[in-house]
Amino acid sequence: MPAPAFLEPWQLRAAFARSLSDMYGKEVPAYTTLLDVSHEVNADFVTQHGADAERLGSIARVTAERHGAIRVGTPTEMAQVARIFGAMGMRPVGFYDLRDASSSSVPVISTAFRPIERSELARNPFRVFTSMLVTADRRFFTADLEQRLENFLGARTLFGPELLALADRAEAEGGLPEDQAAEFLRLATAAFELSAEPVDQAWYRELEAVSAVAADIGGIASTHINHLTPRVLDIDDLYARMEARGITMIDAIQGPPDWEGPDVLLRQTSFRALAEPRTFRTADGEIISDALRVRFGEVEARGIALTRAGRAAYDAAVVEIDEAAAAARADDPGFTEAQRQQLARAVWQKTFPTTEAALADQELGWFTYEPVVEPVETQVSTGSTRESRVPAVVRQPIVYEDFLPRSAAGIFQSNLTSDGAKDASQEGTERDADWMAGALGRDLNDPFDLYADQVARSLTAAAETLGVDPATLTTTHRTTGATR
Ligand code: OOG
Ligand code: NI
Repeated sequence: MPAPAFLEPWQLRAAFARSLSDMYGKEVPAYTTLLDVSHEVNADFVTQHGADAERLGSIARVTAERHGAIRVGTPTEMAQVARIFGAMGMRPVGFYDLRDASSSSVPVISTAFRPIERSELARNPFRVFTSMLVTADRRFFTADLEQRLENFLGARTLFGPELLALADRAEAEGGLPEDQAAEFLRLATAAFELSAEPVDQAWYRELEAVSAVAADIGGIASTHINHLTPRVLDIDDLYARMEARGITMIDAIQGPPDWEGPDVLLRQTSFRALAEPRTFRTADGEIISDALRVRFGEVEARGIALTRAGRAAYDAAVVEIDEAAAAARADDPGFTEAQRQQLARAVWQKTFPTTEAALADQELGWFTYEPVVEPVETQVSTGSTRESRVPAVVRQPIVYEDFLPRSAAGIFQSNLTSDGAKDASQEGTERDADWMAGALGRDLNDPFDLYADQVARSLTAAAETLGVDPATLTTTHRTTGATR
């Protein structure tokens, strides 16, 4: 089949995800090991579980699935990122404030760029968690440091005019001709490579004393992708296999515990950033080589998206586990991660039902409804049955496409060389979803609204196909097939 002469946004997105993955594999070899192990885990899972393995996404989707993370400094840079991802059909979704989600100094707020339509997600679900510094926040930066940071950030160019012009053109025209697409992909990938430019040592170290994240963002004149995360179908298996290969993982898998009920939201783990050689310019102009740990490897397993009620239950469960674990640790300093997991499982068992059906009935999880026409056998007279057909719907879980602030903070934290300094006596700067939308110059999508919309659309479509009232669909026409 000849290559297409024009690439649509989803094709740019899929090609960009591949291109970044190739680049990152060259730059961070442990990432390649992570991919190999992920493929093994997924292949074995599919062999063991058959069609059930694909309940939360086809194996083709899951194998290609990645999320990346980038960090920028200013609203201007954030708006430019939105244009580049906009060209690939990726929209900003959700507002995450990591300043309070972590005990370490993480002075950023974030959103995630991702496709929002179901059909687009199925084509390629590539998403990028994008964080920006809050330089005005006095808990982290003095007025003097804020000013010098702003000067530094204002003087740099992360994304050149050619890249931005191609991005705007792709967005306006619904894609790019092949040659321009190739150039766009080349420039976009290069914008996220690790720069070989010498780092100003004094400036980097000054920021690092406040926050390693601030130094990573504002201490250098470029940005870089700091991890690229594959998705696995069994993260406990992956964790064990990575350790068996001699790669040290962080202590815990973030998010829900391993338990007997349905997987919800997101579970993640990572290996620590590796020391990579970098050159520095010292205060007296000398170029020296040293190392920085900025890029790491993360992996994730995705579960069912939770409704607002489900999410509130999740958040409460997390607090309960934290408090119980802190108390247990105070009693017994030898309290282990395995014991914490055990405790987490117990909290989960009283918070969440063990079946998908109950998760749906209690309106804790999001599900779509697909029409089916079920044959029903009726006894007509002795020894003979007649088959009639009734309209029915099968319930399908919606996979969680977003992130968790708590886990994100844990991921940031596990990779910091020091906690930095945070002056809790100062007032934090107010930032919210509206502020972020203003910085982006675009609508910021609410994840809950997107899931709710997906459910509503599935019900309308199913009702139309079956010729019944959508309001009665889930209660009267639910098929017995969906009994998980
Ligand atoms: C982003 C960390 C958040 C996730 O998966 O929760 C993230 C970062 O380190 O810049 O990627
Ligand atoms: Ni991540």
